[in-house]
Amino acid sequence: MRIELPFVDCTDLINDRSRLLEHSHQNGYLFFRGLLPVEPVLELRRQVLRVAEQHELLEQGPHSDAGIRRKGVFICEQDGSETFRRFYIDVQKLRLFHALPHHEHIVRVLEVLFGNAVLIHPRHICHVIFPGEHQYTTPPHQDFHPVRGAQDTWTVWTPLGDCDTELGGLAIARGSNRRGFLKDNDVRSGKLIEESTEWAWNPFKCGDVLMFHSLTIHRGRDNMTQDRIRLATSARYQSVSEPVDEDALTVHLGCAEWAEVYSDWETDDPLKYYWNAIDMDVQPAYHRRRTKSENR
Ligand SMILES: O=C(O)CCC(=O)C(=O)O
Repeated sequence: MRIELPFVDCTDLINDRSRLLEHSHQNGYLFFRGLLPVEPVLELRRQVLRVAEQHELLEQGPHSDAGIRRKGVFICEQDGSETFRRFYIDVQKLRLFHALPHHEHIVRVLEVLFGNAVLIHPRHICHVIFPGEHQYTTPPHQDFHPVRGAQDTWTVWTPLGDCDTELGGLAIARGSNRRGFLKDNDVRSGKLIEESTEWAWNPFKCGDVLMFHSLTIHRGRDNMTQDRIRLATSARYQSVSEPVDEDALTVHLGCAEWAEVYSDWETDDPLKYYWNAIDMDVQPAYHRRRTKSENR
């Protein structure tokens, strides 16, 4: 039987670094009810759904904000389809998708946690989880495997809208950060997931934010609805003084170049290439280095 327990709301710890550190070390996550104001999160939800509508992924009707998928349609990041790729590039082009992770309420928590200025990776992920086809539900994993750079990197997962029991959301293996960096295949296959794992999870309200360490094992929960699409974003944060992997500065999935992402933005938008003005230790991309040496 799976052990499930709700997240502890860490709102009271925001200004207390030692308690924030203690909770994050013990549990591997920080959860904040209503950290973000609802309106910008809902606005991003509307914008992503508008893109979905343009790509004919949504049911026609007056309630496009409900995110009802068009009958029979299923796409996901792993399916390698042209439909997903074209849709995803248009999501990446939304300015608000890149601006929301810079919200001062998020950055403030991470500044306190790191005790230093924060580097926000520009490579953001939009999780677009259609109902059904549960073989594609994100398996347990540690983000350090894909992200590399500094182990003390944190992911911020933000549901775009309410996320009830049926929609699923994200679950955290409480305290799994303390197990160190594990073999990715064995985490994903479940081999290294202990029977006694306590999975922290609860329904999310729009504005709630979940943060977790790069070594914390987490997994997606199945979207059990008939027809509703689950939307969420992930962004990564680290101290500016720690090394960052070159790939973290690219567009997610390599689906586009930044010039294409920025093509509809104002010419002098300060969010464009903001990381170029930051003095940081950029390491050659770990995964590209590995592929090269494997091909030798
Ligand atoms: O939103 C999801 O379903 C999965 C998210 C996830 O695994 C991640 O943020 O690393």
